[in-house]
This record gives sequence, structure tokens and C-alpha cells, in this order.
Amino acid sequence: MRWYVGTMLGLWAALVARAALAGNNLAVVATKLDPPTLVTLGVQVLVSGDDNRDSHVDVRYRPQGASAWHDGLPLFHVRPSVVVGDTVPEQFAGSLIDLMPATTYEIELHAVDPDGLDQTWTTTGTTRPVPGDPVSPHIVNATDASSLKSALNNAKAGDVITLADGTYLGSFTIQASGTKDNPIVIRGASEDGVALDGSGCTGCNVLEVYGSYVHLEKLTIQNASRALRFQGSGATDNVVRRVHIKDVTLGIGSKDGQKDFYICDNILEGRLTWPSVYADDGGAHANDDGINLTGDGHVVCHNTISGFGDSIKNEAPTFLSFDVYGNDSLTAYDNAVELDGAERNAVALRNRFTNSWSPVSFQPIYGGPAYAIRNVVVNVVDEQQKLHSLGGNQETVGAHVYNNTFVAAKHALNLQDSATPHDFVLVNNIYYGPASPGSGKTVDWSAPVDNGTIEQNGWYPDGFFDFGSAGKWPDFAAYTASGVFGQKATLLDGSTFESGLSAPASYTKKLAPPDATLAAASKAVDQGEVLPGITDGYKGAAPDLGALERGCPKPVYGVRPAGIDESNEPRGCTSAGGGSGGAAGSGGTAGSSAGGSGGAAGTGAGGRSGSAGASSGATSGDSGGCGCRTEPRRDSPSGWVLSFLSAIALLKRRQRQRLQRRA
Ligand SMILES: [Ca+2]
Ligand SMILES: [Ca+2]
Ligand SMILES: [Ca+2]
Repeated sequence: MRWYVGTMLGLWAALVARAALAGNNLAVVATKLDPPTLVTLGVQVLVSGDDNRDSHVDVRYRPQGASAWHDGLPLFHVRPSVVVGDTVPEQFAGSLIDLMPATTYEIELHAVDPDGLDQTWTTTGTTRPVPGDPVSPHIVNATDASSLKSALNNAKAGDVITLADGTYLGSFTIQASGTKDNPIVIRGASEDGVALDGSGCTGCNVLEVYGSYVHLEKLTIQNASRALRFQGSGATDNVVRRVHIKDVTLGIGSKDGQKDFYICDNILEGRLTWPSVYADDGGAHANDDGINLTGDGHVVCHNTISGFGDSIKNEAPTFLSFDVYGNDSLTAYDNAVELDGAERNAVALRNRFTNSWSPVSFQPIYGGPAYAIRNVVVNVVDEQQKLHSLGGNQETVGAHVYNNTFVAAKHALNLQDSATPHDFVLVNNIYYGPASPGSGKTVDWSAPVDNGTIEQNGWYPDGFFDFGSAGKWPDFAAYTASGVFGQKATLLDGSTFESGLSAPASYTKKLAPPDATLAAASKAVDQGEVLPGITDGYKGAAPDLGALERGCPKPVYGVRPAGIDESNEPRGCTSAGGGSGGAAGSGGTAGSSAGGSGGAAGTGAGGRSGSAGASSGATSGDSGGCGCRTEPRRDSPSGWVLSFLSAIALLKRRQRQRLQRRA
């Protein structure tokens, strides 16, 4: 009997132990890719187990056929239990950014759980190409409104409807669709010589596009409530490129379920004027949208935008795969970009946002990760990053903010909300306020914090660090000593920027887009954390804080010069395509046509798959067009991962202070 009891107890203990192991050990269920864009692949690994959340999934990638791998940021362990308003599965997720278009990548995933898993596997994903002309083009000439309407009414796949210079009065509609190989192109003889003009109509769209694979290029649309609306629910692959939109309340509009649009290199000028901002009239113009899209897979890049409520937004309720890069928002009455409503894989990368109420909006994010990376954001009126709920309990989960430069007129960092942001990461940013900040507060933050990482940022000036219920510290020294936030933080001084850029005395003066290059002696130089996939190619001893690594080629903001697109544009020192040396292969020409910056030319290892490119990119990290070095491949990324995770775990323990949510 004694033997029996002992055995049963042993068996029971073993079962309990096994159950605990099953609960705490990670299991990989499936791997999926989000709809691809030209330069980003979103990776989703569905999982179960790991109740104690101590696992991690590392990622590295390379163009198919290349030899060298390139590390990406470890995937983010999404926390579905705090997501309200969307059903999100248990998963790790993350975006591989700065890839090359039309390239197949091998993606290697490595999951480790100390409770007993060590699993490596690969998948592949292919980025979309830069949209091109029909393979079998058929030119249709239009010379006036009547012949244009006829051409649009009779349009078929492969048509290149070519508009002679002139003014085309009225409103226009195209119902037809092109195809993947043979889009319908509507192209002006010159961007400023061809004008579709709404004659000042109200409640109208100058051009309505109902189909898919319709490319609108090189013309002006003006003088109406709205310039252009994509009216077809579910439409795909429409393009707006090198179009000038002016004197309109709304720029580009959409309908539900559309996907894979490419809206790039346009100039959009709305009717709002700085310093008109949201608070002036209770947000009456908050929906005077510049570019309003709806759905997955959209790319909004290199537009120059002014005079709207929100410059750029996606209105789908839980969208994926939204790339917003290279845009130059000159004014925004409300937000320069809304990532509001993203589920994951939404990326605001390398934009310049000047003169805006609350430039980067995450209101909310449904689990994430959604990213703001390397944006130059100057003359912020209200909140740098809007980590808000959707008014009620749909709080934002999974916002990641890396290497941005924020310069604001009142506080270096401001957030006012009673709702709790969850699982957010603010790392390597510069938060820069005026020498005498409002109420003496460098930071004025009232929102409760749940599992927030605020690390390795640069701050100016010294002052009161008021993080509300998460902690209040009288100065920078007390803030960093607290150990709550601010480990490895840097106090900056008034000569941080080479151009002399400083916070404006008042936001009301409209600033020209500034140069936020760091001064040689800036305290922000070499103070950043190495973030794989984000700080690659950094100069000196370590990455710099903020958006612009000193010594690296400057990115292009706004409309790119003719001949420059994703295949050859400068991207700072970040290796284009993460070792897609294909860009290196073509780097010689790319560099010269880009005015010598050639930044896209590969610092990476390995030629772009299928590229007939030269071999220059294949070996040397120093031979790329930007002359930068590639971050040496570490034997294992787990050191960084583990320190990052342990920091997160520490913060988790200290910050489980979910306070009441907004009613
Ligand atoms: Ca575990
Ligand atoms: Ca808005
Ligand atoms: Ca550096």
C-alpha cells in the first residue's frame, strides 16, 4: 500500500510537472506572411503554450540564393489578452523592413523557450515589384474633356490614355479594370500642364475610379471638394504617381476592402493653413483627409503633403501591411499619419513630419507590432506619439517607436489619456523640448503604463519627468536613478543639432522642414542601442539616437527625383534590402542617378536574387554606395534579445499598474 501510494504520488507529480511544462513551453503552430508590400514582409508565427512568456523568436533573412544572413528585430510576442475590439491569436509577429522590391527572401525563424524548445525553420516571401507599364500598351490620345470621357468609357486593359497639356473641366469616371500585366494607365503629358478641374464643385470628386489595376500619373487634379476617389469595394493594385492635387478639401479617398495600392511621389495641397490645429475648433477639420485608404497592403510613399486634417491614414478597422515611408508632411491640422486600427505590420518609416498637432497616431493598435522608425518630427503641438484608446476600452497594444527625432514646442514628451497603453516600446528616440518647457515639465504623461519599455532615449531639457502614476521625478538624475524607466538614457544639450535646430518658442510659426542632422559633438552620437534591422550600418562605436545617423547619406523626403524608386533610393546607412546586395549590383548607376548619394546601394551582403548585378555587394560591407559599414553579424542575437527581454520582464514586474480605464 505504501508502495502504491508512493507510486501514485510520483505519477501525479510527474503529470503535474508535464502539464506545467506543456503550459510553459512554447509550441509553434503555424507560420504565415502578411500581404507583402514593395519593401516590407510581415511575419506571423502562431503559437501555443509559453504561459510564463519567457520564450523568444529570432529572425534572419536573405535574398534567395545569397549566402549571408541579415538579422531582423526579434519577433514581438503579442499579448492577445489585453486586446479589446479584435480577436487576435496567440502569436509572435514582426515586420522585415527596408527590403528590395520584387525579391524573394528566405526567412529563418529560431524559437527558443527555456522550458524546453529550440526549433529552427525557414519560410520564404516575395516582395511586390514597383508597378510598371502594360506589357502590351495601346496608346489612346485625349485632348479635351470630351475625348477624355470617351477614352475612359471605352477603356480596356493595356490602354495608355495620354492627355495632352490643357485644362479638362468637369468630373470624370472610369469603370474598367486593367490586369496585372496590362494595367490601364491614365497619364498626362506633364504634371503641371494637364489639369483635371472640378470648377469649384462641392460634394464632388473630380475623378472616380471603380476598377483595379488603374494607374494615374503625371497630371494635376484641382478645384473641388475631393480630387480622387477609388469607388470600387475590393479594388486592388491601383496607382497614383507624380500627380499634383491642389485646392481641395479632400485629396484621395477610398472604399472598403481595397488592397495593394501604391500612392507615391505626389504633391497634395489642401485648404487648411497653419497654425490651424485640432484644438482650435474641436476637430472640425479632423477628417479633411489628404490620403485616406482602406484595407491591407497599401503603400504611401514620398508624397509631399500640406493643408489637410490628417495627411495619411488607413480607415480599415483592423488592417495589415501598411507602409508609409519617405513622405514629407509640411502641415497637419491633426495627425501626419494615423496608424489607427492596425492589427500588425503597419510601418511609418523615414518620414519627415513638420508642423502637426499630433504627428504619429496609434489609436489604437490591436496587438501590434505597429512601428514608427526614423521619422524626423518637428514642431509637434500636442502629443509626439498618440498612444490612445479608441475613446473607450479599445486601448492601444503593441506600438513600437524606434530612432525618431521629436522636437516639440511645449514638452519633450507629452501624453494625456486616462486609457492605458500596453506593450509599447520607445527606444533610441530623441525627445526634444524648449529650454523652458511648459510648467517646467520635460515629460508630461498622464496615461497609466502597462508593460511599457522606455529605454535609451535622449532628452532635452532637464526638468520634471512626470510619468503620472508610473512615476514622477524632479529631474533627469532622479529619473534615471529610479530604475523604472530611463536606463541608459542620455541628457542632451542645446547644441544637439548641426543646423542649430531648436524647439520653437511657439508652434504657431510655420517651420520649414528642418535638417535634424546631429552636431559632431552632440551628446546623442553613439548613445543608441543596436537594433537589428533598424540600426544596421551605423557609424562609430554605436548607433546614434534619433532619426539620422551622423555621417550617413540623407534620405529623400517627399517626391523623389525622376528615375528614383524603391530599387535605388537612398535609405541612409541602412542597407537596402537587408543584404539585398542586388542594390549594390546596380549601385553604381543608382548612386549617380541619385545625385551621388547612392545610399540604397548595398552595404548588405549578397546579390539580389536573379539580379545580373555586379559582385560588389557580395563581399564587402564597405564597398556599398553609401560607404557605410554593415553591422557585423553576431554569432547569436540572443545576447541582445535576452537583455531586451530581461529589461522588459523587469519593467513588467514593476509596472503592473493597470489603473482604471476610461469609462
Ligand atoms: Ca516558456
Ligand atoms: Ca486624425
Ligand atoms: Ca554612431
